[in-house]
Amino acid sequence: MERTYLMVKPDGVERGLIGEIVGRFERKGLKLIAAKLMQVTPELAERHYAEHKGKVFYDRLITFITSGPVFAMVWEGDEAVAAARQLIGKTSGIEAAPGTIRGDYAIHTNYNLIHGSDSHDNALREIGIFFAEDELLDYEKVIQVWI
Ligand code: RTP
Ligand code: MG
Repeated sequence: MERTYLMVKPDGVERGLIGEIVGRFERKGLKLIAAKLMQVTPELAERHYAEHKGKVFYDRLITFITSGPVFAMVWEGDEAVAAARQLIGKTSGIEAAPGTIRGDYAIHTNYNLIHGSDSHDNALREIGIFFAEDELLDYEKVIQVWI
């Protein structure tokens, strides 16, 4: 069992796509164990995107992710990191396959609706940035036996 950090970015919140996006992970069979609408501060944004510091798009990225509320989530399931990245699609909305979230709803690389952790270690790191341990819920889902 693995956890991943997913975050509907400010464009997704503003476009009213939280429900559409959350539904896709629910239907896939992942289990939601934490979620909150929140404002990302510059300090949180810099910790989250530390690996991109120095890149040409870094400043734009920090400005965008702090520009409005995000919907932060933690999902759990077998290979949750890879499963979520499959549903999200490639970084560029043009290259992302139809059927993926970005493929269906995004065009611009800078406004690509959702973040998903890219590795197990980064998932643990990112969950620790956005959630306290007592915000992660431990509960059983009977249906989980099928997935
Ligand atoms: P994310 O971290 O948001 O889930 O996206 P990702 O893994 O698909 O892409 P990543 O390489 O981690 O980049 C983080 C975000 O930075 C913006 N970006 N812009 N060449 C560019 O202009 C460029 N490359 C990346 C995107 O918004 C990307 O989601
Ligand atoms: Mg990334």
